[in-house]
Amino acid sequence: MRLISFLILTAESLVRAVEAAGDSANQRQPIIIDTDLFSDVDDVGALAIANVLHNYGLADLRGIVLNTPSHYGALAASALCTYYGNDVPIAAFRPITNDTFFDSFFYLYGEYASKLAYHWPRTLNSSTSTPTPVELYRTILSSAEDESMHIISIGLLTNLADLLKSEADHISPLSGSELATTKVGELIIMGGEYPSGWEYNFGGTDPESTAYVVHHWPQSVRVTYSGSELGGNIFSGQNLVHRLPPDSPVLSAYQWYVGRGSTARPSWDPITTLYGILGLDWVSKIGIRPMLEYANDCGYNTITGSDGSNAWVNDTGVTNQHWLRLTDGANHSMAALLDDFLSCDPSSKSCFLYEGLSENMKDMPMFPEI
Ligand SMILES: [Ca+2]
Repeated sequence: MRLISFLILTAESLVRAVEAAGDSANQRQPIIIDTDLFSDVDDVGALAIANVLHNYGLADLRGIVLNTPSHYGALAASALCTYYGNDVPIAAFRPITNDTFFDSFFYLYGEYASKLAYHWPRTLNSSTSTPTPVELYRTILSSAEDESMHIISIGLLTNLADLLKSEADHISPLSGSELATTKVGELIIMGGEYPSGWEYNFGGTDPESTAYVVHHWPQSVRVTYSGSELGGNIFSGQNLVHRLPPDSPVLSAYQWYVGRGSTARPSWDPITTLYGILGLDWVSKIGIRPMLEYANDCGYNTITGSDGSNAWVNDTGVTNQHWLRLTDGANHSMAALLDDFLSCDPSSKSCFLYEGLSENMKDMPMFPEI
C-alpha cells in the first residue's frame, strides 16, 4: 500500500518540471497506431498515452489507422489528438459506416465514439476525406528512416494484412512486405494469449488476417506480443474523476463506456502502447525501472486454428519474437503509472525523470540504484 499511495500522487507532486526529453530527435520513437477505437475504451487510454509521450518528446506519433469501419472512430481519434494539441494524420477504414457501438454481449458498456466526435473540437472534418489505412501506412513508411518505425497494433490485424499484401504503387516502388522489412524496427501487437489461448483481437472478427500477419510478417523484423493475460489483470482509470477536469474527453469516454459510476478498465492497449514507445529502456526515458520484461528467450508465435487461437513454438533459432509479462510485483504500480499518464495536462511538455523524484521515491524497489 505504501507504494500505491506514493504512485497515486499527482504527476506534479511526483516530479519537478523539466525540459521535454525530446530535445534530441533520436529520443523520439516514431510510431503508427492501428486501433479499433469504437467499442472498448482502452483504445482511448492508449491514444491518450501516445499523445502525452508525443508531447513529452519521447514519441513521434506519425499516424493513426482505424481497423473498424464506423466513421466515428476516425473522428473520435481526431478529437483526442486535437485535445492534446496534435494534428495527427488519420486513416479511416473502408467501407465507412455509420455504426454506433451497442453492447449486445454484457448489456453494460456504453458508447463514446460519436460523443467524442461531436462534442470536442477536431482537426479532421470527415472520415471520407482521409486516405485509406494502406495508403497512410505506405506514405508514412516510405518516408521513414530505415528500421525506425514502431507499429503498435491494438485492434484487428486487417490493415496490417492488407499492407503486407500491397504492391508497388505511386506512393512507393516497394511492396508492403518490402516496406515493412526496410522501415519497421518493431511490430508490437496486442493480441493472443501466451503461451497459448484465444483472444478477441486475433479471433473475434478477422482471424484470416491475423494468421496472415503472424505467419507472413518479415522474419527479420522484431515482433513483440502483449497478450490478454497481461493487460486484463491491470485496472487503470480508477480515479480519473478526481484527477481530470470535467471537460476531459478521456474522462468522459471512460465514464460513458464503463458506466455505473466507475472508470476502471483493464489496460490491454495502454500497456501495449507504453511498451511500443519506451521498449524496456525505461530508466533513461522516464527514470524508473521497467515494469515489463520478456517472458521468453526464443521461439515464435503461431496461429493454430481457424478461430484465431495461438500458441508459442519453442525454437532456439528465432530470437526476435517475444511476449511481455509484468516484472514481479508491478501490477499496482503499473496501474498507478498508467493513471499518471492518463491524468496529465494536455498541454504538459514536462517528463517524469529520475532526477525529479522525491528522496522517498528513490527508495522504492522500482527505481534504479543511485
Ligand atoms: Ca483495442
